[in-house]
Amino acid sequence: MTAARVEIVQGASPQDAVLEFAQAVVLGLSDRPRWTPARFLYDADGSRLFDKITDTPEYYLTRIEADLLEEHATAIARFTGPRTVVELGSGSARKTERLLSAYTRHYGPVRYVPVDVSEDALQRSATSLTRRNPALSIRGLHGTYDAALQELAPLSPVLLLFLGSTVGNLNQTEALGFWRQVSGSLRAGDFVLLGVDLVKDAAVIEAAYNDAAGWSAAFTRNLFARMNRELDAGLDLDAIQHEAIYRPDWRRVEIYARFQRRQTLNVRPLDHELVLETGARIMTEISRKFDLADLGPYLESLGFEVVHAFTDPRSWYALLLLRRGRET
Ligand code: AVJ
Repeated sequence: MTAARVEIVQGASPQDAVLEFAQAVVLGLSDRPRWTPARFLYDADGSRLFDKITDTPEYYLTRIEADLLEEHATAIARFTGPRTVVELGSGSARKTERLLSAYTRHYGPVRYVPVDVSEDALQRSATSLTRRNPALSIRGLHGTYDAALQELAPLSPVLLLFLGSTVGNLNQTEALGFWRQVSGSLRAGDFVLLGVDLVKDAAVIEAAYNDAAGWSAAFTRNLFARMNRELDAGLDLDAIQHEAIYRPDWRRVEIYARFQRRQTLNVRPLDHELVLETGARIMTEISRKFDLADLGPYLESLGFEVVHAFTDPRSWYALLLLRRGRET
């Protein structure tokens, strides 16, 4: 009998977590353009809302990735051999299940280490996964990628999953730091399975971030509901409009919350007040889109060998199997 267990990597107390959120809000909203780190979108409600986005007809990313995983799970498991599977930003881990069952089918018991900033999502996914596949032994890590990556070395041989094009949330500077950190935490011969959304027609991309049912807007608005809940911010959520624009020159979607009325944002834990004028915009996340012709050489230059690139017939999305080389 394997029990799902959630371990706190960072050891951050709930009070520390609120303080961290408060500091990030003050820092980002005092900057121009105003911004907030994307990870704060994923509290328990945010993680649930994100799952709703993935079910919309417009959000093609998750469906294509799930199909690619389904189609190539066996080949991936055979190619890498037995591994501890670590997943950054596991969320509900719905699509990971297919890959994990390929591993347990081939190799018997498999250790799975999901990492997420939502403890609720970790708890729910670990419970449902172990129930459906008793050959999984799960140790969830609640925390940021930084903290989790420091735990990687003793888990080798590892397959590190970074799916959903979550890497697209990182700007160029953050991505470079991230890949250096990943490379430093893995051993030669470890694998990474990376999911990336590819450059395509702007209308297709914009629709995915502006679904007709309004889940994308609800997801953006939840960040401010979280500010109300945790920071006692006192915001009128009805005054917040969701804006998602694809900028082809930057190959990225920029997502903003626009304030249609002047608001005062209280950051109670820091005893601080911020004014948002009518029309003020806060960038809540970016979602970069990738070109395989550029991404391959980029990753190779950082010490990752691209051993396979799986794509769908329209080349809308790619799954890259990378191997960490001898030296970086
Ligand atoms: C989870 C970061 C991959 O960028 O497509 C989707 C987040 N935000 N719709 C993405 C998101 C609004 C998503 N990632």
